[in-house]
Amino acid sequence: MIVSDEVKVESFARLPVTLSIRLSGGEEGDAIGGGPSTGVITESKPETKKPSMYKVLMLNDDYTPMEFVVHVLVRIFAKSQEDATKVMLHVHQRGMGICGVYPYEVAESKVTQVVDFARKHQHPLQCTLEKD
Ligand code: TYC
Repeated sequence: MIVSDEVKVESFARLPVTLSIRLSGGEEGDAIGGGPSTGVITESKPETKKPSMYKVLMLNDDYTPMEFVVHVLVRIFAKSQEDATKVMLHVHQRGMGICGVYPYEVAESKVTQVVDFARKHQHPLQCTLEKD
């Protein structure tokens, strides 16, 4: 029995490909299709849909210790100690810096993780996101 003549496979975690697979035929007497279903893929229509990307920005303040900021960049943004130190110093000197660029849900989650972790340690460190 055919439930549907079209199977839509949406990639997990908003990866940029949506693939529609059309199966051939339909069973006799079915409302859909003409002949018997073979379950054979006869046509595929790749659609590409790139997710919008968001920058996670870290803001400078006068109170959060530099070592804590470096630790956050290593822990939450998977940076090396060296890269984390460079980003921290950039933020310290320029007021703001990019921690990473991610799809919306990931960026939002990073911001929440930073703010929650900073609060837990009683630091005023702030982070925000901006459409890329
Ligand atoms: N300006 C802070 C200090 O002098 C260090 C710091 C760097 C704070 C980056 C926040 O996002 C920040 N201790």
